[in-house]
Amino acid sequence: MSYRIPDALIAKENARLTTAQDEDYAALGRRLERAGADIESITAKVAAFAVAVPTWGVGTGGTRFARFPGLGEPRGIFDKLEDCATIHQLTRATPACSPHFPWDKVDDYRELAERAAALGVGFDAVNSNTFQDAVGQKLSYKFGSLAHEQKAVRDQAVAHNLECIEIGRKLGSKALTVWIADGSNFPGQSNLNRVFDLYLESMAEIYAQLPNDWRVFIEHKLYEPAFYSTVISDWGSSLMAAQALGPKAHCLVDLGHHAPSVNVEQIVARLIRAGRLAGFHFNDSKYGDDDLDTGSIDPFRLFLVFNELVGASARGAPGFDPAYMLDQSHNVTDPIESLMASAMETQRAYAQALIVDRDALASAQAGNDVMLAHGILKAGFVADVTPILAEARRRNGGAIDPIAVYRVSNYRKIKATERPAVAGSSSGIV
Ligand code: RM4
Ligand code: MN
Ligand code: MN
Repeated sequence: MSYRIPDALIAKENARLTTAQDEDYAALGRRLERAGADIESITAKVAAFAVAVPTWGVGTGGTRFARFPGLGEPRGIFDKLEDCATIHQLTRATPACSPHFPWDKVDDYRELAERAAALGVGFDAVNSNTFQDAVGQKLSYKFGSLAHEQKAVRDQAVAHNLECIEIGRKLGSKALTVWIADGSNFPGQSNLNRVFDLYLESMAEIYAQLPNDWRVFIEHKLYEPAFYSTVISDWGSSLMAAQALGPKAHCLVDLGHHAPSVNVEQIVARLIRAGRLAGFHFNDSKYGDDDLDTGSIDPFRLFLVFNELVGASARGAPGFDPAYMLDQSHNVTDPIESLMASAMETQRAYAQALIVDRDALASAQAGNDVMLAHGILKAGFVADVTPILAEARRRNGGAIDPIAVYRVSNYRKIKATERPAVAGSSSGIV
């Protein structure tokens, strides 16, 4: 039996922090009460919040230059599930993982589903991969996949996506996320509109096979690996595609997939208005698709995104049902610590957005009182909601301080002996 952190260790560590947590939570409760907010309702919402962990995120990532793997890395999907389960055990915020194929391919999906259930982990959206050539694959994706000039390549990419749906059905997933790298590196290399039409044609074939209770998430990205044009480069192309395909197609926002300084929260607002917001791949960035830890660079932007989400939920925006996922590459940290911290950062932004007095904000906006409106919004962001997050975890059976418990447990060291390195492991993104 492989090592799992004993619940008794969580209880022991929690006991050490109980007095401080009680004091901090009570003090914050009084502070919020004076401002007209009820801490209990915020804590209940945070406790019910869930964000999925990407299976590819629990391995150490890398750059174009190098990957520096750590000890005890997952060697395959079964190890990855264990790490995902550990993240959830301590944070109680990540009940599902989002698998990627063919990276997570196995022979027996019933066995995989059973193992996940035994570990208390579910499956969120399945991700297809036509941005790499898989071992033994017949035709190459070097010049594209769903939007490739040659029909045989497009057919192969469509077939792969259909296979992902089939696997997802066996795992209890309800969505397929499609991100393609198709694009061009040189002006003139491809016809900008023709490739979009080819993409739509291929996606229509996938869409036609989508089970009734499934959705397809279209993920846009400005650039990389294509450096001149990308077929689904922005939310406009994504929305055009979703609207052409039908009501089960939605637009997924990966926070790192935009030009620097783009107003991402406004994109989120527009997609909500169109009833087409699929959800998120959370991460953070300074320059491009940096895949840094959520909330580590620009927590204000994350808060502003959650402000749109909380506003949409409060007014009952039609079709509003976003899926929350992390999508990061951990190059210099222990991926489990990063993913725990990132899940907690999404909860932090959510709790801060819940503090915003929406009625007061609306009347300040109506009265053109700029400073008041900005101050009301900012009041949410500057609030230290850490005691709310800890309380939500504690009530759900998690750790008051997940990273501290993880460190005392020696989980990684133990895994290093349980998981002798294997050649060609599928951990992380390089
Ligand atoms: C892409 C994109 C996709 C992810 C791959 C690994 O940049 O974010 O969501 O599946 O990276
Ligand atoms: Mn992504
Ligand atoms: Mn990305």
